[in-house]
Amino acid sequence: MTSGAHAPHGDVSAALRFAVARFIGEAAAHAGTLEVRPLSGGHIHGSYVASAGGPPVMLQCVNEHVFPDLDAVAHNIALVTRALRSAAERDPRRERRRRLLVPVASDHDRLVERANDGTAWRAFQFIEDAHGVTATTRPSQAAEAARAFGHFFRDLADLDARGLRETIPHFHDTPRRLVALEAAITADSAHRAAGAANDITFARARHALGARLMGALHAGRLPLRATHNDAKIANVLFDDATGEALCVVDLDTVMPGLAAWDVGDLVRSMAGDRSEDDPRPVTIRWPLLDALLHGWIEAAGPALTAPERDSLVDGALVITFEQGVRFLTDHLEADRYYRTARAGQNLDRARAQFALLAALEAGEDRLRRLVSSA
Ligand code: GN1
Ligand code: MG
Repeated sequence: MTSGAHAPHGDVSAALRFAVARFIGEAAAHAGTLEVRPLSGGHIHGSYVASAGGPPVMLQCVNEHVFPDLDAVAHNIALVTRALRSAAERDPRRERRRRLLVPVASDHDRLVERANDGTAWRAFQFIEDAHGVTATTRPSQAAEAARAFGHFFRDLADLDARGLRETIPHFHDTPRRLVALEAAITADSAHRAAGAANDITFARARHALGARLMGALHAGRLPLRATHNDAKIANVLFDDATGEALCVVDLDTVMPGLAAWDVGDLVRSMAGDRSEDDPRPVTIRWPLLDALLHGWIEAAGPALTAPERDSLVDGALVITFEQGVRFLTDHLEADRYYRTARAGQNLDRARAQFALLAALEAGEDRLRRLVSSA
């Protein structure tokens, strides 16, 4: 993981010292050997690595604006990490160390502790000698990331997803996202609808696409799974020495869902040759996409049903579409959800997703052949 300056223990804030005391021990919080450093990379929570001679622990100050229901998040993480651990234990060939995210309970046996300043804290065993990757151009690395998510699917296939709670309700309900878009167009509170007329037309022409996955779910054709819901390479840890994917991280959005949502997000985030806010015409990186789909399907194994496998291409189309709709809605609503660094960035993000969708639609037959040959 990333490095930062080592803070001498006198510089540690009261809330962070409280977290050290609860999750590592009272003695550690005051030990001269206490070392704490911030971890960069995440945009949602504040993360630190702390140790006082013993094994390092990752401490996180949780963002309650994005995740107001911390009980639901902690419940899901406990359920999922337990299931991942027992899957690993059933497979004696697998080296387990550093391949599991392990939550650390506090000295009061709680997963979340609240400091005097009101901030909420949790902890995980820190995975050493590993790093994150924000983007890749290498098919082999894309396949490695996809395999990590395929293993996640396989290892959770026996978990009853109905036991999971919705940490962000209706997250991938695409028809509902389209209703929100229509409401934003009608309200036009920031007077931006006229400037996005072509984008709105593009979205309106695809209402039927938006309903594909939810329709199949409601018709009972696709099983409900435990899905990650933020499936991208940045949420995989890689071994420093071998470059191998170790495990999937960032379990806050794990919820009941469809396999196609996660595979769709992997395709959406890796298939194109442009960044997420670059609206110029995009080229699909077919060798990378091929490696990604083969990697995921192989790792997912026999738990993947035939209708689920057939739904993966729809996942790529629907999730790319949905992401464009979310960016467009946020643009029309004056950028309330996604942080922007410049005017028009959310509109550019929407256009980038719609450009990617158009390219995926043009290559749909090829995409279907890739999935059926995988
Ligand atoms: C958000 O912040 P980040 O990158 O983890 C969003 C995802 C989007 C992504 C698009 C909770 O994820 O759904 O795909 O932006 N997460 C949430 O960049 O809304
Ligand atoms: Mg995330």
